[in-house]
Amino acid sequence: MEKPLEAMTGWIDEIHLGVRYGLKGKVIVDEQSPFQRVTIIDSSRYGKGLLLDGCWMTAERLEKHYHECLVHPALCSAAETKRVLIIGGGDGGTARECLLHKGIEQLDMIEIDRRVVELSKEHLPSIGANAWNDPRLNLKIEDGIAWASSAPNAFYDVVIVDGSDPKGPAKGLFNKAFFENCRRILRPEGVFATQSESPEAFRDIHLTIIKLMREIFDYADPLYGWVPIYPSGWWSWTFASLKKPRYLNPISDRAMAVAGNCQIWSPRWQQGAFAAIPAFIERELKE
Ligand code: SPD
Repeated sequence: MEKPLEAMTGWIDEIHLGVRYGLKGKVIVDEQSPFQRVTIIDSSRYGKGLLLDGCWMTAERLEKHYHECLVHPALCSAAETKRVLIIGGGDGGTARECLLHKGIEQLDMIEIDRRVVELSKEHLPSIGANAWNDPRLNLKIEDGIAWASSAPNAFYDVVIVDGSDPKGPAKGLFNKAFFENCRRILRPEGVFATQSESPEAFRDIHLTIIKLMREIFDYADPLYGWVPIYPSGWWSWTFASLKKPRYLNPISDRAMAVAGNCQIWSPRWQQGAFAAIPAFIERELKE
């Protein structure tokens, strides 16, 4: 395993396309799990954080920028929220935001890497918070891609993919066969949500994700926000549904019930963020 840059400089960086995205801090865990390199750091600016294979996943004092935007547009707009599936999400932040929704009866969370869960519980306990003890959480350490291919048809009200970047164990979370299974296991009035990378730093994969989702679902649209430590800081989540783009319109009593806990997401923010599609993406999607 390569020595972390921190050993030399006190900076921990993700390097992507010749640009460094870094925090000043120290590495407190750096190990190879059966699936990936798992690194936990402690930084002065954002607290403790997690990297997988050298890519930023989360940090204590900015995780809500990511988790709220992935979860609430979907949970506030599906017709029902009784059965929800998270693929990935091993730090627990997505589960924590989901469980704010009282309508959830069963939250299946399928994470491939046990070490991500164990190290997150130990070093980043505020991220999963009470989700780890919530009786509605059904955590399985299994391959989420295999889970999606064997789950029954029309089983989940909401399916959320909280994976890493498209390499290593997360590579299969961005292809047609996977999205087709996600559609198959989604109820007809449900909502599918996935993190969809940066329109700037991962432009091609970002466009591919939206185009593929538009082939498979009746509607799919990206939502733009920001996660300061991710490449370019400019991030996206893409939502899909059948019959109508129901994710554009949060149901107001559900939104009211969770908005008070949110730092970034609100129905008003969501409306603006869906509208803030960059011109070059809009053009490319029309082609
Ligand atoms: N480049 C970062 C992509 C991260 C997506 N998942 C983050 C996990 C947070 N629960």
